Amino acid sequence: MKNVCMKKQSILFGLLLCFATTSLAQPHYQPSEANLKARSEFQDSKLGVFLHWGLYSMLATGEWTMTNNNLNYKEYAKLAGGFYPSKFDAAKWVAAIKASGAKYICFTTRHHEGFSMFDTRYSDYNIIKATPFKRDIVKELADECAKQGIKLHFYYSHLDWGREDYPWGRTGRGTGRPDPKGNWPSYYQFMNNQLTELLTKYGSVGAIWFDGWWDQNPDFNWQLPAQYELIHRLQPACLIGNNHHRTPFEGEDIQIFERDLPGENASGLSGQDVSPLPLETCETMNGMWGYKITDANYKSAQTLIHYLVKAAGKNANLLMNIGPQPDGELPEVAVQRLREMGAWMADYGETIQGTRGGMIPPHDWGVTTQKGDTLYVHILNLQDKALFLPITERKVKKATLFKDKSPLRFTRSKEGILLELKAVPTDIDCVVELTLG
Ligand code: FHN
Repeated sequence: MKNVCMKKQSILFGLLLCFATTSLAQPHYQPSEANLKARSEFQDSKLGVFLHWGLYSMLATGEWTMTNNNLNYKEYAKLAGGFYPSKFDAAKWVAAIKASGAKYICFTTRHHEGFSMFDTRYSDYNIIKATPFKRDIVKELADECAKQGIKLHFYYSHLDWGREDYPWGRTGRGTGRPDPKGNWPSYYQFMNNQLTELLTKYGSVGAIWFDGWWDQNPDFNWQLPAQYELIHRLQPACLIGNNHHRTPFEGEDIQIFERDLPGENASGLSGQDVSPLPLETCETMNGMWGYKITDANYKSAQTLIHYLVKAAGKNANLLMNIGPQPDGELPEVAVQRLREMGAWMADYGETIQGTRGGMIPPHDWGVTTQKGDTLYVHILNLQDKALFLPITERKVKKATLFKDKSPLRFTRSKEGILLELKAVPTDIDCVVELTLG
């Protein structure tokens, strides 16, 4: 009997020890109150604008030109000497973006080319020291965002095609950097130094948006936990997202998708499981992220609005990209699209912003969003005057057409309700508002 007891005790002790060491080895990230609040505000905001701007805009062939054309890193760096975006006006950019209804801007502080668009002590290859422009673009943007009341997120590339200490990855092998091994400790320290600058010199940062993890083998140790801990220590509310095309890692606050809505994988970069974290999907307005002079393939306002609405129906934000020109202006068509989206948002923004994905999952006809007892039915594609909605768990008390608040008839059955529209919908998004009991 005594033996059995002792055996049980030692098993219990073993289990406790095992639990203690695992939890010591992998402390779980506990987001702060401020971070949880920021997540919820992020989800409310639904629309953000992505800006890909760097030296590459001068070559006007997109942000991958350096590696696509195997441009030598020392030659490429000479572009900085000619970077003088004379028409750059942060106030104008922010106003144009705000007019779209967007609630945040995500700016490329340093893209894969390795050039820092901000004043940094840790590399002379930056906007102040290496260009005749000598103005801290990130600072001007940050000040203007604070002034105009819109959040600012920082894109930060994990990979670097121009630094000798960045260990060679899958891309950027033809840029002439001498040593494939690089010097990881030096590069890691450099990134953390820059992140510290970004999080201490530019006011409150909505998010750090990492990109480039995919450049190395999956077993490469990026030392993310310590980096994430640094960010959350400097600004607990700052959201961390990493465009690694995987389900989120420990310490991340949002899940990012690229060119696909959550759960879809037409572009080949998604298909990963959808996590319970706030979701964001990024997409280009034309075809390229960075400015490309020949890319006039802008999506129509209707396509962009449909994408935004579909994202909202999947409980995700849309981060819509623009590639600013080398002269510092946003392309005219992009500004026009921002205006068109803004006009739609002025009327329909409340059916998107502040909502979550609705109780009816997306269908071919459209999606639903929900705020409390209000369910917004977004009809995007219906060649009929009747729409069946499978709502069984809640009672539908009232149905109205959102745009003019006119009542709509509907009939109830055990399977749901049959909504009667007055005509086959032709609006970009015919929104029906249901009041649930
Ligand atoms: O390589 C980048 C690309 O240039 C761009 O920044 C996009 C935006 O999501 N992300 C990367 C590819 O996954």
